[in-house]
Amino acid sequence: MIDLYSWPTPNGIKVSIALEEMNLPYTFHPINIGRGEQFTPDFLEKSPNNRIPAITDSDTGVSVFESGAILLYLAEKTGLFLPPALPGRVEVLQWLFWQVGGIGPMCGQAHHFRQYAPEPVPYAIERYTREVARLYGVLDRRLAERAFLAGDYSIADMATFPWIAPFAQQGQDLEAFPNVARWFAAIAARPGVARGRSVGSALRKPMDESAKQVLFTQGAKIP
Ligand SMILES: N[C@@H](CCC(=O)N[C@@H](CS)C(=O)NCC(=O)O)C(=O)O
Repeated sequence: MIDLYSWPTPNGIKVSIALEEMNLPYTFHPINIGRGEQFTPDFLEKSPNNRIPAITDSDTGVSVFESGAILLYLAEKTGLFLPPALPGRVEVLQWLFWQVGGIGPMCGQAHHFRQYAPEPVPYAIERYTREVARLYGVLDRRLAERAFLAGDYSIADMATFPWIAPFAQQGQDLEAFPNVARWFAAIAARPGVARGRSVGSALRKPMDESAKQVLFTQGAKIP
């Protein structure tokens, strides 16, 4: 049985989508990151980076943080959505790493400067909106010749999809990226994806000033 410690953000939703798509039983434990629950000793033991998501698996005694590592763990546990051997396996992993090291963090910065920064910083808005557009271009070209990132639907698609869902907040228009639009619609129509996206969705509220204090003033010490 898996315990999921998460919150309905793109990085959290990746994992609830994967759990639903893999038909794994799990219990959702909300970690309200706007209220500082990512800093409790209990949560830090599972996720020393004070970020959601994290899982524990009572079948194996394993605890995992970092969404990409969690997706890899779940794919290995079930034998689903990740080919077991080369070359298919590395095809999926390179796009999974592209998501966690590339499009995810860049979209996160675009969200920050376009919506949450206390004052407008035109250079940062331009820089991250352009970089996100570049990455959407990469995705669109990749999807021009295949239905999904690595051919068959995989954990790389599950990782990337929740970061494309808020495309308007990143200053992007899916009409400019027709292959991304087609891929996005195909994934959104999957019942497991719909179930995964709904996990905790009622809990998420617009970010207030006290949540901004918790999220955007962190330093080296645990608050
Ligand atoms: N590289 C991490 C990033 C996770 C992450 O940034 N999570 C955010 C929510 S999307 C979070 O927990 N933020 C809490 C905080 O900033 O303290 C992963 O992929 O799991």
